[in-house]
Amino acid sequence: MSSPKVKLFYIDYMGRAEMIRLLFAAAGKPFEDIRFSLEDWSATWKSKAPFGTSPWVEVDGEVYAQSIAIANYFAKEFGFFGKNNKEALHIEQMVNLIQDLVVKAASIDDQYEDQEKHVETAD
Ligand SMILES: N[C@@H](CCC(=O)N[C@@H](CS)C(=O)NCC(=O)O)C(=O)O
Repeated sequence: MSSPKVKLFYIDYMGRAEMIRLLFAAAGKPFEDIRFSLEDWSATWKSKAPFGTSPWVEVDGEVYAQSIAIANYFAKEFGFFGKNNKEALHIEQMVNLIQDLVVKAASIDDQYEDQEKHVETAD
């Protein structure tokens, strides 16, 4: 059976798409890596995104969003999701833990940016 035609849409940085890109690289599978600037995201792409957020993928013309769901799907397709449910549980446990850290890191980053703005305004 031929590989599905996959397009991945995301802003031009690693962020939530990198895990998906790495899965394709590890499996040696082709995909189209469609990247856009933040300016183009707001102007053009946000309205096309399934839930108004990126990343999302198009698989043989059908559209799916949510980075972890996408990554889990391709990990299963490529044989990277463990040999049994116990191994899959270990994998999902780590993926969810990393996701918790990503969310925390993003919130700390936002707080830091707010503080920087506050200091700049005070100068
Ligand atoms: N739970 C979603 C979160 C998606 C998300 O918040 N993406 C951010 C970029 S990392 C986004 O699209 N932000 C721009 C916006 O909401 O306008 C996922 O994992 O895909």
